[in-house]
Amino acid sequence: MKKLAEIFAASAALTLLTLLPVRAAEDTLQVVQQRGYVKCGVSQGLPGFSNPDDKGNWNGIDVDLCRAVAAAVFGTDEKVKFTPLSAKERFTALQSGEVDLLARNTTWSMHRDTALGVDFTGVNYYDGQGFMVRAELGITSTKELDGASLCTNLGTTTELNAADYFRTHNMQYEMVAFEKADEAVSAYNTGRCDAYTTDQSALYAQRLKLTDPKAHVVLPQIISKEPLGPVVRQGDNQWGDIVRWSHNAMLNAEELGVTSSNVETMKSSTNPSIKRLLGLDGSFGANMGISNDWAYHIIRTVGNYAETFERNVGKDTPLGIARGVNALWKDGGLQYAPPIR
Ligand SMILES: N[C@@H](CCC(=O)N[C@@H](CS)C(=O)NCC(=O)O)C(=O)O
Repeated sequence: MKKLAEIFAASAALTLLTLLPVRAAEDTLQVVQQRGYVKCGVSQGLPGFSNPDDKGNWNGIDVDLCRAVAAAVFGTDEKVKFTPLSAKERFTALQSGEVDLLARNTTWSMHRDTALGVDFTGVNYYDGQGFMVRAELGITSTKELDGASLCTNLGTTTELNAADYFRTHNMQYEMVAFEKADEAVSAYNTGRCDAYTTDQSALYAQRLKLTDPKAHVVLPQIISKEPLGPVVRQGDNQWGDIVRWSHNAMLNAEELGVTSSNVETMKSSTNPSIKRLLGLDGSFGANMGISNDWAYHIIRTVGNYAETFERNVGKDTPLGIARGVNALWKDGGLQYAPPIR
């Protein structure tokens, strides 16, 4: 009897399940279009990447990626709002729908990509973990950091890499991790730690916030791979495509010599790759549910990848970073976008 009752209950549950409406696949594009702007999760303030000025205007290479997505969707890079997120809270904010994407110096790792219900759509900055120390210590190599106390942030790959590195090299260390980036910087600044460790680009950025930036050196070694890129929720492929191709459009534009200053004249180019990029041939935008001139608007308003790199983190900025591994593949770097065709 008990068995029969169980079978009955199970089949009733099954019937109920089939009667329930099937949950529609998430449509972030539609939500964004109805809302009228993109919600982009950024850092709490990292010069060159995502940083607010005194008027509260955000800028940086990550911020430009958010703007590019807005330009692709709305034809203007202004329809975007920024949500500052700590390293620890960033994935929850994305999962819960508080933001439509993360563009926040976030390392693409297998665990994050496969276990958190999120997807990485590319790499907008190739980085690696480094260390900054006081110049007066005369340290030149990470190998000399045995016994050091390290300031950094909670919920980062930084903590995990440091554990691996020190263990592998039989070195002792004390990790002092903070939730807020500025807390870590100020702890290092006031001498609470011997070293500050994070992505090397961020070391250059955070050094600018120290009382005497010149009194600190960034060690040349890197101890990890930190491919930093935008992140979306898993399961909404169309939205993922829009974010992925917004970045790819900027890379392809650089490769084809299309810039924010020459994009209007480039409209009369006979180069088939440029015509496809600018939406004058094919239906590449329509295939993603947006206008065919999506990339034209990205280039017109934000520029190509070289423009955003040089404007935010390049040689003539306070960060002074060379293109290095972030050069295009044809110039010996790692930045390579699949073709628009
Ligand atoms: N790329 C690493 C580290 C990212 C990270 O959050 N770094 C800190 C230290 S620079 C940071 O971004 N702080 C700025 C902030 O939280 O606003 C990761 O994805 O875990």
